[in-house]
Amino acid sequence: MSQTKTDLCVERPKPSESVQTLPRSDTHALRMEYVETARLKTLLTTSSCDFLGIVHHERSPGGSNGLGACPTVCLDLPQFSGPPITEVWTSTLPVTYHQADGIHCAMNEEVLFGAIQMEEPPGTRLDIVTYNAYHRLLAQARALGYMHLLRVWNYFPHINRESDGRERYQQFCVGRHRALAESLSDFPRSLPAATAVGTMSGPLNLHFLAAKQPGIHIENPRQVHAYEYPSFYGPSSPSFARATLRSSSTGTHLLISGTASVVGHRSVHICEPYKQILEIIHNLNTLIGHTERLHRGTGGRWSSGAVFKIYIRQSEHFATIRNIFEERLPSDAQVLYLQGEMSRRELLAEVEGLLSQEKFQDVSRIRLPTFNRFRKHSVSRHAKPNHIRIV
Ligand code: 3EB
Repeated sequence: MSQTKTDLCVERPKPSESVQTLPRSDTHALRMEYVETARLKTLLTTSSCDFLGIVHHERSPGGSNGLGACPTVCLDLPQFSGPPITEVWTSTLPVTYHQADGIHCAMNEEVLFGAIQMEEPPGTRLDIVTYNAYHRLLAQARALGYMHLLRVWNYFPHINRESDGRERYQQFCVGRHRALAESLSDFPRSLPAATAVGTMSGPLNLHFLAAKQPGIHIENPRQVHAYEYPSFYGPSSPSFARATLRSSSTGTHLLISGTASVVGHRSVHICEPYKQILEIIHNLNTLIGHTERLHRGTGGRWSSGAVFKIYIRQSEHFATIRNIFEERLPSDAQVLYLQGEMSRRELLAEVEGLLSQEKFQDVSRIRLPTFNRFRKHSVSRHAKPNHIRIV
């Protein structure tokens, strides 16, 4: 990475501040933040933003936390620590809502946020259910004028369980591959960024972002393209890009896929959570650096509001993984730790992220997002603003 001679301002917000950043007044077509679930109701009724989508990380949101027609996703992915957090997608551009064919959509003049849940009927294989879900969501997004799929989050229970002689993740990959190969023009180069994580319970639960303008498909030079994994991993390769870069008149986003301890196509550091999270950070830094080199306009100008989500397979690994990750976080990042299962049994953690550059941001907030791989000492959550030289 080229940032090793750069001052990195490591200003860590207190936990309570990190979830009270909404609303800000600047124009944006798309923003995601974590808010305390207890504050959600107030936020929904008082915010000057419109809402594109809401993601709860608990089995049931308890009824009152949705916003009428706004797509609301409930995932059974237990949160590891802190007050319950809800993920909120907002826009200052006017948002309209649409519901058809089981797909809930919210859209503004640039992007569409959609959600679909599909129960698995007994006797119907997951590849069939997945194919149908993708077929419907692609048809719906296109019918509404959002031709380009940017990012998909895929959740379903028992991801590593064998069923009908095949692991359920592999079945899922078969259905997704068939639907996307059939209907994306320029497949696989137009594949979206993605996450595929096993929940504790629930239906097949997909939510996604689509746009009127295409995003840029980004790959990771340390990793084999997922859509070119050898057939050893399953009959159909996983259909996703490592990230999608999207720019519009209101800003630029780097939507980073679930990133695991995978180098080339192999899982590395089996049974070693400490080394897996370090490898993930290496993968993230490489991906961000690669994006900045390819698209020079993005170099080092991400705003401070990076948002990460970490899925951890086993609760006993949480403390280790959190300690390492928090030591190396970019400044002002928000992070949410959830329990979920990865696509391969040996993977113990996965990290996804969203980096943003908003056109009208306050320049004093601009920081480099790069993870600090070299820092030796952790900065506590309550530390005063602190400048650290990385050498
Ligand atoms: C990997 O690199 C790890 O199937 O949509 C990460 C992100 C992974 C997305 C998916 C799978 C998916 O292969 C697993």
